[in-house]
Amino acid sequence: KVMASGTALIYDEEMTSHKLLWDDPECAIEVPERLSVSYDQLKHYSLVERCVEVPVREATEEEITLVHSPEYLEFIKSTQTMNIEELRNASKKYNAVFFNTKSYRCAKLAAGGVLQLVDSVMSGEVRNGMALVRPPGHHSQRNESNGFCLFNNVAIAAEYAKKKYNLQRVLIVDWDIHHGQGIQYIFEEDPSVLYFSWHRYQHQEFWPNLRESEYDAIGKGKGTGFNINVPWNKVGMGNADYIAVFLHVLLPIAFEFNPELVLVSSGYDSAIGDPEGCMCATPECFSHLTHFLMQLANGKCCIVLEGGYHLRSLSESICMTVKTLLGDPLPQLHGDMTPCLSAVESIHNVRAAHKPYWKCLACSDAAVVQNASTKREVNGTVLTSAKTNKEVEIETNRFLDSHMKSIHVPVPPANTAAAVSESNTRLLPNGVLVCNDTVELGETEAILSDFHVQLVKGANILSSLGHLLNLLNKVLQKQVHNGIVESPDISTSSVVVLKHSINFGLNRLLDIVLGDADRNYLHEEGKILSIRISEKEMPDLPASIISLNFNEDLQRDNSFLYALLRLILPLAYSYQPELTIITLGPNSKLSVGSIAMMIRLLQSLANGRIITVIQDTEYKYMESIAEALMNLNRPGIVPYAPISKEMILAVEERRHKLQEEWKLLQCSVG
Ligand code: X5A
Ligand code: ZN
Repeated sequence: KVMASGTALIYDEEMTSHKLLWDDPECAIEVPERLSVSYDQLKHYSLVERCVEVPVREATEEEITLVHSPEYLEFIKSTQTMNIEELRNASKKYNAVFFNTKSYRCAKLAAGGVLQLVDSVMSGEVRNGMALVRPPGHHSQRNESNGFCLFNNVAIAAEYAKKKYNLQRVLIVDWDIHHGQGIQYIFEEDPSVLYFSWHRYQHQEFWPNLRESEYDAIGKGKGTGFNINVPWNKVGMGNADYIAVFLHVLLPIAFEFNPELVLVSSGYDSAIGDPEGCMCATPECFSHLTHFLMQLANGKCCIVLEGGYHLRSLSESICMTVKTLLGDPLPQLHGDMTPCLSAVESIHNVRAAHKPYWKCLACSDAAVVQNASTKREVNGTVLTSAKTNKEVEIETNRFLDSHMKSIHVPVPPANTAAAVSESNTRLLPNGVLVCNDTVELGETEAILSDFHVQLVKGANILSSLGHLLNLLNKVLQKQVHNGIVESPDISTSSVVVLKHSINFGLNRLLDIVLGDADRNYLHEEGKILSIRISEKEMPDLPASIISLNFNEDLQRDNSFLYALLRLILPLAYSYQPELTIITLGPNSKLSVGSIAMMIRLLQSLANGRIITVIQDTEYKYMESIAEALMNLNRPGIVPYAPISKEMILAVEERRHKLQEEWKLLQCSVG
């Protein structure tokens, strides 16, 4: 079966004809330009031409009534022929809603556009996609418009997908800064739709001020455990807080749920500069959130616009999302990666509320006694303090002007380079750049002699190191994103990679060692973070090396995934490496799917720069590693095998020890 590729983009200018016709400060921010400016910015970055443009259509009455009552549909329909006074009165029936005579048509195009996206993805025509639509949907309810929303686009799409494609499990991720209470109400008794929402809450002080937006609203009846609310009780949440919630709440549960389709209620009012959200996450954060979700449902991910009211922040964030869907390397997250105390509290509460329903939460976040002073208070930068919207708007634009320049760097021409033995090149997917060139023998020796180590024992290894250095240079000089190297002596090879990268000028290397690879660990004063995952205990390991030992067969994918989400990724995100080196030795006990998943997840770091060094005996991993490096989705982790007690204990023990230093590991309050 061919793997789906390509990214759909749904947009139609007609959806800008829905407009506010009178003075209403609460609704004034939901302007038509939200759509047109975002589309222009996508064109500006040449992203539109890289997508498959899919036309919108109207949702049918039958489709709309999958979620809404026929009476409600008739009422919305009736706004088409109203005069202005009638439109005003119709709007007053609801909380924070406006109609003009075009609203009904636009709402049908918005819902239908999302269904077009679902069809493109489910049919395999594309791998994923984004729908730029308005009016938005997630506040709208069976009988009610609410919060700028007329029809619940994403809820309709979920019901439609369930019915048409006979899906058993759909995940809805709502990263809009408002609670999509409409979606919650529609699915709260339905275990086939897992709904996740984070939202500005401030202990119910923030709109829509609902008790049921709290973390203890976990679903009802058969749907108990399938509604996840993460309330933000302070403004100023930033990249670290968002990443922490994904790693410690959403992703473990989402992988356990194992959705067949991911829908995103993608509001960007959770981004920096937004007058509603007052949060601080930068546009590139949405690349990371998107990238995580692309690992689920075999990559079937439909992103649907909801809110987002700061035009510049909105459009840059949308561009980041689409770039990521297209498979471009992710921009690094800069700045302090410490989640704030209030965020850690929310994470702790949600995990506790859902603990009875999800095996991945079974470990208790034992009240680890911690010095509260080590927890960061929210530091929502300059942008959220008592400033007017206009001032915030200007400051955000200034920030983005200087910030986005450094992010939209040209994409390297090729994805993956490989230096593997000739007989194994047949294992590589199409498009991999096969490197047979080598650094000259003399040059190799010169580089190696710098290292003051007795490395080279034979001509065989010397020539292999020549290939390795040639490939490493390509990655360091950004001619390719990543590379895969086969080596007869991984210990020597990976030490050479580390040394040469430091000599090149890199300051933070993430060094992941899997299986048996007895080797020297280098002391390079914080320039290397080594994580070793192996069955064998290694005596006399330097204290700085993080070592995870276990005796089980990691063919049980979910045990390894647990270690990835709970330990390896939080460490990696805290560290912010400039290059990741993965060394795969014999006896790693990892399944092919697990290692592919690890590589895909780690591509979110270091701008996608990864070198994988494989022991030549381990060629059975070669094909799926190369596919993962090429950003191809192959069915990865499959039916849920329970995480072993042993793995949970090993991971949690490490996590407790390390969380004082590596703050993204924190998810409980003392
Ligand atoms: C879709 C969306 C927000 C409504 C806010 C009303 N709605 N105060 O972001
Ligand atoms: Zn919103």
